[in-house]
Amino acid sequence: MKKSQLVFVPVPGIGHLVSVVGFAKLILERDDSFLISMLVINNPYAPSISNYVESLAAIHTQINFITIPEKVVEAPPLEVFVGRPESTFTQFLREHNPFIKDAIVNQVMANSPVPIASVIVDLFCVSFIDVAKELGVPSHVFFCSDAAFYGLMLYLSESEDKGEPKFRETDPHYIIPYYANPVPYRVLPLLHRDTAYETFAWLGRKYKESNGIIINTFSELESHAVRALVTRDDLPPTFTVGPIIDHKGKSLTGSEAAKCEEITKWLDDQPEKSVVFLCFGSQGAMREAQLKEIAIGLERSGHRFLWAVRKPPGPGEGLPGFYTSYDEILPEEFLEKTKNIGMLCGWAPQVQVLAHKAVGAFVSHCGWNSTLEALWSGVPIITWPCYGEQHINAFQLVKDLGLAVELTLDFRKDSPTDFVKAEDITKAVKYVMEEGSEYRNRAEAASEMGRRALLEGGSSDVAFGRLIEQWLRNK
Ligand code: UPG
Repeated sequence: MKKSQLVFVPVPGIGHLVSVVGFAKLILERDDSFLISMLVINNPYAPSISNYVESLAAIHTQINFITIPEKVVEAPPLEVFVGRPESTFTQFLREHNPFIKDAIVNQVMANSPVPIASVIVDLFCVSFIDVAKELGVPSHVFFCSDAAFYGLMLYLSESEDKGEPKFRETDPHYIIPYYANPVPYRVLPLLHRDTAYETFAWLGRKYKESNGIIINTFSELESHAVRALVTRDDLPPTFTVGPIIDHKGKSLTGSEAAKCEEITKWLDDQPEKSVVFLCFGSQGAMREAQLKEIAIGLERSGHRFLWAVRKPPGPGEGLPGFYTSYDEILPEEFLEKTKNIGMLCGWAPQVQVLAHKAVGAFVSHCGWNSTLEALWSGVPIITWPCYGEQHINAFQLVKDLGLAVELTLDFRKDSPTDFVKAEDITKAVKYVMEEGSEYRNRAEAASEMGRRALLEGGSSDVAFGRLIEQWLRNK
């Protein structure tokens, strides 16, 4: 018998949907009192996301996926979005408030008399907290990035409220209570970009209007940040319920599925911990000159590799694509010379790859899902952040947690001058593969802690229990 409803509003992007859907699935597995609806807004800059959502809806039939009609809100052109993504997308989402309200009233409430225990919004979808208020129902934020980054958003909003000057490139390092080490400007999200600072500060302010913050992390991993958050009595309660990992990954068909099978077979033939895996998230494309440089760096390292290579978006396209052949873009003879030690792919079955015993290191953009997936499998990370909050994630992993080796902390994908040299790639790969046992040991310890956090009585299990109690009280 269903006693309560939860309504999720995620950001329509793979890196956001993957953990929110995983979380919804965990709720259903844990307690059958809940009915769950997922309101999906279209993504004008990445229309192909709708295929991903359709595949999620086909797998997770217990979740009621409701699509908000396309073009109810006019999206600014791609060039505007590319120039100032944070504010453009947040504003686009905000303009959906009446449509989200309409969907909740007419498609969720009208179809079931069961009360709504919470509207659970993505970290960028906080304008829908106002919709929940209008409807007289509680709201929670589902934070699909880490606890320290949530703290940074609070810090920004509070510093703006106090009238403190904005961060500047010339400033010394910042003491931010959610990071154990002083934070340099170069790893902060692009705060100098027009309106990004105000957008982050606004988000940080809105979080406090919710009834709780659910974070995909575990308290043992980010103990410093979590302590700094939970010792404050002016914040909504924090629930650290991770690591939430989608062990199945994207559902693949046709040639993509065949390629994944080929990857697994190839990994099966490689010695234990001998392969370095490179993957830069769901949107990780590099310029061709950089791809060539990675190829040179990898070849010189002499190590086996599996490399997920994506093609930068063409004119008018929001998302990276896939190459049909690598001959034209990689150095001459690279493919021939590395054919016995390397494999290239477009989309990698990342969770399975990281869990494979042949994988010994992960060159990653440090998106939060990738980070948790690597730690889940005890694989040490080599940092190559590209955009968003990835730089400060990488900083936390390298400096505060000692779980990753720095290749770069401040490479910006869109900067025409940022470039990582082959020699640095070779050095980082050789270091982790040949001498990085302390990093592997620490990653394995983090894996152990993360798995324990989810077991009955573990920190995330207990937080999850408190959250469910709060929801059932709210109904
Ligand atoms: N993935 C694959 N195969 C690929 C590429 C990606 O399975 O070839 C999966 C990966 O396993 C992960 C997800 O796609 O589950 C990617 O998520 P994430 O590592 O978080 O990266 P992004 O897709 O870049 O995620 C966005 C932001 C990132 C942020 C994250 C969560 O770019 O900075 O941390 O969302 O908020």
